[in-house]
Formats: sequence, structure tokens, C-alpha cells
Amino acid sequence: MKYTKCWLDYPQICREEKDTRLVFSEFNGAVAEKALEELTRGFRGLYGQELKRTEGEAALRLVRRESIHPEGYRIAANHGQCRIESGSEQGALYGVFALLRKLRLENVSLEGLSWETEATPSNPLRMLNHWDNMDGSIERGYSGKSFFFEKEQILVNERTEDYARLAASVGINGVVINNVNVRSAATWLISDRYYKPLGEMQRIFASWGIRLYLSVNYCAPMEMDNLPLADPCDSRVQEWWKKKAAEVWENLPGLGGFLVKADSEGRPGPFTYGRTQAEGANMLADAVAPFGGKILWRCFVYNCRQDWRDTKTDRARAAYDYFLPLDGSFRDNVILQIKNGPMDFQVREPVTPLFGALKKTNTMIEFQIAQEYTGQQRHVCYLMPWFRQVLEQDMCAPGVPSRVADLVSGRSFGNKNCGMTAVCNTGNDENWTGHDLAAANWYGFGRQAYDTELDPAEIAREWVKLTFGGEPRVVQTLTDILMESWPAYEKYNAPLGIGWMVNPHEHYGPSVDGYEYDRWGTYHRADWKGIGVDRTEKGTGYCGQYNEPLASCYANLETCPDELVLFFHHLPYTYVLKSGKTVIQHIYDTHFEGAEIAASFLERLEGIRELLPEDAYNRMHARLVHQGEHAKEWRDVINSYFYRKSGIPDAQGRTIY
Ligand code: GCV
Repeated sequence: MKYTKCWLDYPQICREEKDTRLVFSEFNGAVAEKALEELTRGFRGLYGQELKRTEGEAALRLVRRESIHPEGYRIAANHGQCRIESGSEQGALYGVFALLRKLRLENVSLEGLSWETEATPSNPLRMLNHWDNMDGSIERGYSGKSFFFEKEQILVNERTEDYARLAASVGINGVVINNVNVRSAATWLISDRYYKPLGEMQRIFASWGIRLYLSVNYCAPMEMDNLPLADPCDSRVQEWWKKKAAEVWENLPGLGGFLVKADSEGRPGPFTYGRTQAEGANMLADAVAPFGGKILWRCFVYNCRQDWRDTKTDRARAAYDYFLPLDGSFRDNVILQIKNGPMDFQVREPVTPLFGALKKTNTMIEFQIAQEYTGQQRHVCYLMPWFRQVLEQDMCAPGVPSRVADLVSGRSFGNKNCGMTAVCNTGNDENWTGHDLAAANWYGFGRQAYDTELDPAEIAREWVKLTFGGEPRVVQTLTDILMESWPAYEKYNAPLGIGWMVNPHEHYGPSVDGYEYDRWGTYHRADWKGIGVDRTEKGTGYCGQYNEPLASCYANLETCPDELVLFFHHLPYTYVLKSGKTVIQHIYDTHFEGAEIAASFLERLEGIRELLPEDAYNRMHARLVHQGEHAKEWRDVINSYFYRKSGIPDAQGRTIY
């Protein structure tokens, strides 16, 4: 099947006079081999030049330097001479990608480049989670079918290699290939049925410096071997997992570990047996520890059978209530994987208060680049500005640097197994991500996980140049669209941090009361006078889960930021925000503005039509036509709902139905 090269194409920059250039490498191993292959591919494409390996003098040198981080690099390029140094072959590979990226972005020959740079990864773990099912479907997948699985078989082909190359090029070093909801055939991934193809996939991944991980079914001992229970404190269960782990690592040496969704949305877990999340996670951790395995244990544990009439139970509180008392009791090879917000990947949420509260536990932040709630890759919604705000949020942990970026990297409390992961947005569509512009989220997430200090606009600009070339109008137009897309989406979506208001189950399109009288714990509590959830002490008390002064900042209306005010407070429609507008007028204005910005994306794309490849243009065009219309639908449904509820007209007298 034909598919795009995304940001990793090497179109010719100039033709070099010399047909060959010498390259020398001090690194051995499969990853070093990929690094040299990539350099070769790059120089062949960019300059029509073949690289010849030598043991002697060479213009390009890959040098081992123990003082440099094994996944970091230092590059010194000086008019035709270039040295890439690293502590290991993996850092050398990243250095190669960085050099080729620089050459493309600057559009120069090696002779034209004078550049020195150094990089050390911000996060030890930089992962992608795929929610791919073994029948080939993808839970919350918006870009075709799985390229890992089909009809309960594992696919290992050219696309596996290209995927790993793309992921490695932005610094990804771990990939979970199967859905956290592990059912039927996927339970058997840890069995003879699949070791052989998994081994092949793992070899490919490993050659790009990526560790393979698998999601496992907590009830595997029952489903695979008829054990009567899956109680983590039962010796039969412990023994089963120990034997299973030995078998798995014998067949898949180098496997990263297991990802577990337990006691969540109908999935089994330790709670079934009256055990804690730590008892559940540690039992698995002990089984995989002899092989260097890790347990990624998700904190997405909440009561999904809530009565909507119950205003005291608050889903937002759940992860903290369950996990904070267990701080310090998890094994070193357990990593708590925590969604960025306390609810579920909404367009705006506060940061989960577990960050900054857990101190003696490894943590990893889970983002979602699959745009489940942010337009499902039919709307353009570039998420890096949002992730960057999350990473910048200071969680006010006493005595340590405690921006989310510091916490999840492990720096704040000296934890080792930490990092960032994202639910991935790829599938077997020709362009990998359905919307061509959605690939910026894949690229951007990897870049940001490797270097949390990067500017999202800079990442967007880079991605546009690498994907569509450096023509200034293209770069400007597409970068602007990307940068305006998340704020626009937020404007025409649920207002002021309240979230949801989507059609149940599919999570696409507006339905203000879609979840309001349901069991999922996601309510806006709107009536004719006001809207919002009181999470102060008088309400659910959720605010109190934050460290001071953040707790008071959110609890106090004077200081609570506008964009989150309905997440934390129930307010009358006539309440005046810090912006000077009433809540109701804010709702009307942002919805008109958001839909207008979305509509403008189409005209702006049309303005650069002749500068884009026809197929990519057509794909983007079709999606932007839809987005413009669909944003109007959002605008009109939300505005009409609140006009009808409140009876308050728009100050500007625009049409509301
Ligand atoms: C994989 C949300 C999604 C589910 C997803 C779940 C999770 O609820 O809608 O599809 O399941 O999150 O993160 O486990």
C-alpha cells in the first residue's frame, strides 16, 4: 500500500560536486547501523551523494563520548566537517536525525552549515500507546485500521519499519502496540501463539531504539489457565505470573514491560478481591523484575456507575483518593501512568492533582494525540500549545521545582522511571493520521517529550517545513492554522473548562445533555440560572486535593482562571468574568468567534492551493470544509441551548435559535 513519508522525506537541496563523502563511526550495533543508513538515505536524497564508510579521516564522524547522556548528543558542524558525539548508539541515532532535520530546515549543504548544539532528553520514558485491537479496529482510532494487527494476526512488514523510523526520529523510545482494554485474542499476546511475530516486530523496534511493551489482561490467569481467581495476594496467582513472565522474557528478551488498565470501565483488577492498587501492581512488578521489566499501571480508576442525582461523588477526585494514600508503597519498577487531567482528555481541564502530591512513586503523564474529544482528526486541532501549558503548570509542591515538566521527568523527587506517553493517532490511512495536519501532533508530541522546553510554534513551523517544504507562504499559513486551531476548538466547544457536551459513546459533535443524566460522572449541572460544578469545600471538595496556594487559587473566585472557572464553580449566567464579560455573553461570543476562525481555515488553505501536493491539498480541503460546517453546528447547538435555558439574549443580537 502506498503511504506518505510524513516529515521524513529528503528532497534534493542541491547537487554536490563530489559523488561520495566519507563517514566514520565508533558505534556498533543495530541502532548504529540504522543511524548510518539514515545518514546515507539523507545525503543521497538531499545532495545526490553516496556515503562511504571508512576507518580513517572522514567529514562525518559519529563518536562515542561517555560524558554525554546515552540518549543525548552533541553536534559540531563546521563547513563540511561534522562530528556527532553521544554516550551510546541511540543518542548517535538521535543526533543523525537532528543533523538531517537541521540541514533540511536551513536548506543548506553540509559545507554551508556552521552549527553547534547539545541535547539531553528531558524525560527517560517517551512513549506511544496504541489502542489497537487484534481484529484490526482501533479504539478511538480516526485514521483507518491498525497496521499492527489484522484478523487476530500480527502484521510485520515495511510499514512496521517506517513507523518505527518515524517514531524514533522524534525521540520515542517505547511503544505499547495493543489497546489497554485487553480482550479475547489480545489476552493471548503473552503466549506461544504470538511470540514469533512479536519477536520480529521487537527486533525492528529495537533497531530504532524503541522498546516494545504489551498491554495485559489482569484476569489472564483465569482466562488463559482457568485459575479460579486473579487475587494478587493469592500464591497461585503470583506463581502464575512469575512463570508467565519467565516465559515471556525468554521469548521476548528486551521487552519493556506491561501496561495495565485495572479496575476501570469494566476491566478487572485488585479491587475485585478487596486489594489495593499497590498490591495489584506490585504483584506484577515482582514477576517481571528479574527480567528488567516495568509495570505501567494506569490511574484511570473511577466509578463509572455513578447516579447523576448524587452531587457529592466527583469523578475528578477518584485517582487522587485511590492512589495518594499508597505513595511510597509501589515497587521501583512500577510507574503510575496518569492522564493529564482528572477527567478524560477534554479540550481544557486542570492538571491532575496527583502530580505534585505523589513524591515517592514513579509517574508518567498520559496525553492523548488521538483526538477523541478534540475533533477526531476531522477538525484540525494542534495540541502542543495545550500540552505545553500543562507541562508549564506549577503544582506548588513544597521545596522542589514542581512544574509538571519537572515532576513527570522525575527530576523533582529523584525518581528514575518517569516520563510522558501519548495515546497515538496513527492508522493505516495513506497519510498515517487521517487529517494531514494531525501528523503535527505525532511529530510534536515526540519532540516535546524529548525536550519539554521547546516552543510549540517552533515545533509547528519545523513540522510544516519538513512536511510541505519551506515556501514562506505555506509555512506561514499552515503554522498559523495549526497554532490557532486548539484555541478555536476550545471556543466553539464546551465553555470555560466544563467539558463534555458531546454525543455519548462516539464523542463527536455537540450534545449538551448527552451525558448529563447518565452514569459516567461527567456533568455540567446547568439550569435556568447558571452552570458549573462546585468543587470547592462547599461542593465536592476537589479543590483541596491541590497543594497550596494552588488549592486556594482554584477555590477562590477572585483568582480562579476564567478558562477553568466552570470546572471549579457553579455560577450564574450573569456572573462577570475577569474578561469583563458575563458567563452567558462569553459563551455566545466565543462560539461565534470559534466558528468564524474555523471557517477561515478553509479560505486560508485555498490561498496556497498551488503550493501544495494535490492529494494532500484535497484531503485537507475536504476536512476543512467539514470542520467549518461542524463548528457552526457546535456554535448553534451550544448557543441555542444556553439561550433557551437562560432566556438571556445575545448583547449583539446575532442569530441564536
Ligand atoms: C481505552 C476513555 C475512552 C475509552 C478509553 C478510556 C481509557 O473513556 O473513551 O475509549 O478506553 O478512556 O483511557 O481507558
